[in-house]
Amino acid sequence: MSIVTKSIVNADAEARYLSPGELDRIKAFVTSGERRLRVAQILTDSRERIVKQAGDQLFQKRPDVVSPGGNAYGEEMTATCLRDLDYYLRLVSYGVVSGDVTPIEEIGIVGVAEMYKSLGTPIEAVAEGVRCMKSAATALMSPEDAGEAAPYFDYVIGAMG
Ligand SMILES: CCC1=C(C)/C(=C/C2=NC(=C\c3[nH]c(/C=C4\NC(=O)[C@H](C)[C@H]4CC)c(C)c3CCC(=O)O)/C(CCC(=O)O)=C2C)NC1=O
Repeated sequence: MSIVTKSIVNADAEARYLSPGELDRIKAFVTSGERRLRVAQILTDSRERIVKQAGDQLFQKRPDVVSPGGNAYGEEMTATCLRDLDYYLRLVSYGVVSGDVTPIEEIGIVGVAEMYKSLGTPIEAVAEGVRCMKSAATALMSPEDAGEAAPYFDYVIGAMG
């Protein structure tokens, strides 16, 4: 839910007008709109490059995951691992656009620890992959844009930690 929808739901539940605080938060959301859309565009346009770079970096840091016995060993499993990174990059782009981590949480975080446990996937290595995507992605942005994107990557990393 965006901050606009959320504020309206809360205000209407009390049959009141939006409060000055709510209007301020909505103003900040609207004012940052252009920047958030620009960041989402960069993530979308550069997704292949970001995922590829992050994958290369991850497998250098964690060669065990792509070695025999590793969860991402073999062409098919490595591709599935990179697909998961792409999923999280896509979810980060949703967060950036909505200015809210809720879509990331609902689609990719609720139940994630249990899921990766049952798959035998080391979740801390997934978090490391997301950290590598953050570096690759923010390197393509102005410091201001990078500051807008970073909290959404950090949310995913923190939620997996
Ligand atoms: C958009 C929300 C969403 C997420 C997040 C998602 C994740 C997801 N990752 C999966 C598998 C997997 N995920 C990985 C990922 C990795 N293994 C490693 O060692 C690395 C650390 C890591 C890559 C960074 C691998 C290798 C598999 C296949 C495991 C297997 O089949 O044994 C599976 C099992 C089914 C499948 O293979 O597709 C799911 C559901 N699916 C979704 O719909």
